Amino acid sequence: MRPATEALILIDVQNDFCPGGALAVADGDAIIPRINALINDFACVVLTQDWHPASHSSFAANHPGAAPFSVTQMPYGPQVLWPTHCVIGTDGAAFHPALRTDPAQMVIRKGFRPEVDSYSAFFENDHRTPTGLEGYLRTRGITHVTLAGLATDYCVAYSALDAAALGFQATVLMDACRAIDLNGSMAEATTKLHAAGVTLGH
Ligand code: VGL
Ligand code: ZN
Repeated sequence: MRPATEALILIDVQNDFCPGGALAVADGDAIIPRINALINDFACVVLTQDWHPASHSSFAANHPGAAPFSVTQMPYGPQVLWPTHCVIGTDGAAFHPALRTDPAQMVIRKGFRPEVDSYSAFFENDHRTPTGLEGYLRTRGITHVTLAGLATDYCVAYSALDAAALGFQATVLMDACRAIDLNGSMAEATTKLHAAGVTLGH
């Protein structure tokens, strides 16, 4: 068992990011056995859930003429326009049925504001609007977070970078993540994670 100061944060292990889903990450479901075993080692387990209204501004379908995976400019910076995914209340937004969700004490839903996307478990893509996770972890005395889930180069990386910026020690278990890898996003994420002092573990 890890010390009580350590939390496991499992990012977006949802049907839409697994094979057959609307924004499927290659082999996304392959991480689930590893994650399910890992849960036993942590007294603090947090799950995140990408949770978008159908009108969400990150969906290409809500930008007439825009192709999925193209990039648009938002008031807070560039934003990839995704296929419609993880719509609130749909089966695609549900956790993968093989994921052990019972041990988790906290579920953070993110991306529910139509006008701003939220990759990170800590802040929305404006880098200012908090999800509340920081307060939860601090009031539980957490100083170190271990992250795994989907997708390595988006929601996992953004969460790890914010964790490090907030002063948490952060480890990403690379074997327990899978990437989208869009236009070099995985290489960029790896560089940023290294620069931020995030430990890339296995
Ligand atoms: C994610 C793209 C859009 C992720 C979520 O979980 O990495 N990526 N929404
Ligand atoms: Zn999303």
